[in-house]
Amino acid sequence: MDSIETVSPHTRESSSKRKVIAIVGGGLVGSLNACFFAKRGFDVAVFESREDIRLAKVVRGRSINLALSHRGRQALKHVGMEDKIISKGIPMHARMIHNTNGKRSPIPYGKKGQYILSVDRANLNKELLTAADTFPNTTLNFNHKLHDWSPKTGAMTFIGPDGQMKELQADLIVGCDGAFSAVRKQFLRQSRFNYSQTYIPHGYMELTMPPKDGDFAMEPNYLHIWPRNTFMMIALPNLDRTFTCTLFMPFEDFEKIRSGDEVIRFFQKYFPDSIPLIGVEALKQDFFRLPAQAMVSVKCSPYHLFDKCVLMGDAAHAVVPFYGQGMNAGFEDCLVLNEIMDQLNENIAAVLQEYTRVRVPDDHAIADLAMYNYVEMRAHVNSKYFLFRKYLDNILHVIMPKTIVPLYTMVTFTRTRYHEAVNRWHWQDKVITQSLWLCGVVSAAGGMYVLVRNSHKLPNISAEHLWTRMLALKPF
Ligand code: FAD
Ligand code: EGO
Repeated sequence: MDSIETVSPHTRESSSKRKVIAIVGGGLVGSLNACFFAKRGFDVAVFESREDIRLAKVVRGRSINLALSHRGRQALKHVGMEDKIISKGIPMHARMIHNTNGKRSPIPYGKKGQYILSVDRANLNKELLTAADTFPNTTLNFNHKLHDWSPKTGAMTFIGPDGQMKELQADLIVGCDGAFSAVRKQFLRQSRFNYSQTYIPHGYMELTMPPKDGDFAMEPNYLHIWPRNTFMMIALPNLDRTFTCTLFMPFEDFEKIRSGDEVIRFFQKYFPDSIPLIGVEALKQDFFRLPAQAMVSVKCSPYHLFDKCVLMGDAAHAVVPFYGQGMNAGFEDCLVLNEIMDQLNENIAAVLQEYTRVRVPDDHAIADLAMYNYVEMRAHVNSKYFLFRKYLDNILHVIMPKTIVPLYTMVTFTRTRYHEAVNRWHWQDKVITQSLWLCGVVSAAGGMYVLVRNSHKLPNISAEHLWTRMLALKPF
């Protein structure tokens, strides 16, 4: 190839002035990011390996719905998309904990206005693509799969719609191509690039709970959770009055369930109340429709390579889904980069360096928190413990609203930097433990004082006598 085409939605004359941003990946983060860059006036070209999901008949892919919370909403708000998305989201004001007897206990997320939203992934992606498409300085290129790129020249090679390779050039490459990022491959070849990837032993499977008599089969405005230590199930409501249930379980347990009857036996033991709601026959079929899906956690740093490239969203930090923050963190990435663009006057080299400096500690913190939740939940969170912990969280917050803010609240309902939320959580833990110690010491001292003050009234028994009496006591 002798000449490399510059990707620009404009004629060569105008594109020579404006910087060209290539966004690789038109998923949730890529399509939102396109709006952010387009709004700043850059020439934006999005390259997505799949076809246009707005035209596709069946949308295959991961998880049907997601929990959208404050960080994600703030990012959507910045590009004027918040209202449009929340109008099609279903508020979940509380978790609904299901125990093995089928008892349901609601436990609110926080104050009245504090709720998370169940949103449809495909719809969210479609809306964001359409929003990006309305900017005249943006082009969307579907069926373009990034094959490789050169950190030296910044040239990218794509496998185009016709299966032909084509080479394209941009001023900045933004890698939003998900957990198995092709953009990231070039980072792995650099010296001093840190990378870790961990697959957890659990897989997940999605099951649909149809409407009952035309209405939601369970209370719609809740995040339904069946905490059973290593087996966990959640259900989020959809606009069509179905619920999408997600079952999390070790792959080795998935492998043990081979027949429809074994599925029912398993559900009978752990999630009996869900059987009539999903339906025996549907459950038997749904379970074998797709194999269980894997979950991976990816951490890396830095996020940028010179002034040529930056990783964002899952490409930079895939997190396990046990905090409901993956997309929210990815959306916040876009917001943070945008804030830094303002601060540093769009000086790309400086912006990327600052972005890595600011964002790595926060994305690493949420990756750790999500993994911590996974470990904690699988080790000892059953329905009783879940309720106890969240009840305690809420009580302490009511008693000391300024001092104790539950970690889930800081992560989900504020834009407190993730790493600061973790620090604050450790600090609060210390305050709580020390208060408990203090309570103990004060009551022991008080008891002692009362004893001493009243010692003259006590019968005069020798220590030896007391000891014999004590030994004579039966513990039960
Ligand atoms: P992706 O959504 O993976 O998009 C990447 C895009 O890049 C895709 O469209 C892909 O086709 C394209 N692509 C890939 N390779 C190439 C290539 N070589 N060339 C061109 N294009 C390419 N997050 C939440 O906030 N709340 C939740 O409740 C939640 N629940 C989840 C439940 C499950 C079971 C899972 C697995 C995840 C969940 N997440 C949740 C996380 C969320 O799904 C991700 O964080 C989010 O999808 C990341 O968006 P992304 O755009 O970075 O990556
Ligand atoms: C003690 C009790 C320790 C995702 C409870 C930790 C996650 C964890 C996967 C929920 C909510 C959005 C989610 C809570 C805990 C989504 C979430 C939570 C799951 C599973 C999820 C909560 C999609 C953990 N938020 N959460 O506090 O309600 O607490 F159960 Cl398996």
